[in-house]
Amino acid sequence: MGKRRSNDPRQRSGNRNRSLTAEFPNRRTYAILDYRLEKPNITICRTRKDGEICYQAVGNLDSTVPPIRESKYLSKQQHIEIYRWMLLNRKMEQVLENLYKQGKVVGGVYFGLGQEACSCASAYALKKDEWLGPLIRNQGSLLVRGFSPRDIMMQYMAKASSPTKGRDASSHFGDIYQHNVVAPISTLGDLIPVLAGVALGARLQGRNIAAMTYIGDGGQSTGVTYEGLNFAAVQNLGLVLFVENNLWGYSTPADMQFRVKDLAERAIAYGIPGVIVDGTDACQVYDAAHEACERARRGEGPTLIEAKMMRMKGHAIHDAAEYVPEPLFEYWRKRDPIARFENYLVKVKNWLTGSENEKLMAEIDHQLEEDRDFAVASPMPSPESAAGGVYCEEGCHQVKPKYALPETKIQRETGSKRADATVQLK
Ligand SMILES: Cc1ncc(C[n+]2csc(CCOP(=O)(O)OP(=O)(O)O)c2C)c(N)n1
Ligand SMILES: [Mg+2]
Repeated sequence: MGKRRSNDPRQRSGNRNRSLTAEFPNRRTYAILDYRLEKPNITICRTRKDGEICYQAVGNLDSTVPPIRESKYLSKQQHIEIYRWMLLNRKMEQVLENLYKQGKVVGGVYFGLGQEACSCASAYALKKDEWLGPLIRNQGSLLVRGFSPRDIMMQYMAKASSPTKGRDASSHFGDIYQHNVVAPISTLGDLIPVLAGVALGARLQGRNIAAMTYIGDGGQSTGVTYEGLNFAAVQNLGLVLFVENNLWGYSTPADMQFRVKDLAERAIAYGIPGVIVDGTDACQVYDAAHEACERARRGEGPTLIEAKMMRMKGHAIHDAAEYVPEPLFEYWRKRDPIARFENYLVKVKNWLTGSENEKLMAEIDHQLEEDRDFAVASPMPSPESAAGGVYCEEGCHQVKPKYALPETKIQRETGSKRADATVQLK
């Protein structure tokens, strides 16, 4: 006689849950490359204290700080260059914070404190003629791509000579002519299809390039993230997507944002490689970015890299981040990307002497003082200029193909295919 099915729905669903657990044990059936030397085991739980909702960090908060992972690709000189960009990134943000507190910044300021390794070492992997689409915390990436601190300071102060000529007082600026930087788009996720389009445009001009952009742990939930990445995947476009998992999206902890263990797992659903790095380790960030860029240049398609780290300040300068449990800050303060990289270069590798390190810092301080004074002294836009630059006048600017004439145009004009065309549409 067969087993009788229970009529009690609770019992039935209980059985179903048990069998689900048995069928899907805690293991992966696919591989995600994981460069980390430490896998933090901390959960952020929502609880109540004195009737108020608050968050608590639960898990191993005392684990030993991991060493920096040896890079497979970076030379000694490149290590030092990346370290310099990271220092410039952090110190420039400190200047911006002071300018804000002095009432000189017109809008808000967003910081990438604790994320400097991710911003700088990722952008460092791009070639000069490749493309970047940064987000608000990627000031370091902008520096690496060639924006000067004075450009960025003037931008926040809405000065006439700023990249947007005073029309935007925040991070919405780029430069499609010299730096190949697409301006950040506030609607989170929208940069992803745009950068996929940049890679597609380059391919139509006969080149496979890397086009890098970022999305946060919060922003990756948007529909356009899926659409953009899926399009890049099916077209084999050279998109390099950094998912910056800094554990918070505004005041929502990552644990309340998604159920997957690692956001890199999402790559499986797109059919592309997924990689996890410690976002506070510049060597890991660079190596993963370099491999993804090389893959892009070979025309093999996009890569998703999840960089795990912590947003060490509030969402923006107006947010004191009081909702973040202090032990979590303490845990990540010990993993400061700059202090660890400095220790690696000065004490582990002996690639920088103490005095060389001090000299480097003094040079950065000097550069920032000069840039700050220049930016503060530079004029605001004149009221009459407000209507300028809103509409294109005929011939006011031309957007030329960056790499070559599009394949189709060459064929139409010459009746033949380009001899050196190595790149084909799928
Ligand atoms: C589509 C969309 N939804 C909401 C917002 C408002 N918003 C701006 S920043 C932000 C939090 C983003 O968090 P995350 O993606 O984790 O990036 P982080 O700020 O941590 O770098 C939100 C919700 C937006 N800009 N775009
Ligand atoms: Mg976040």
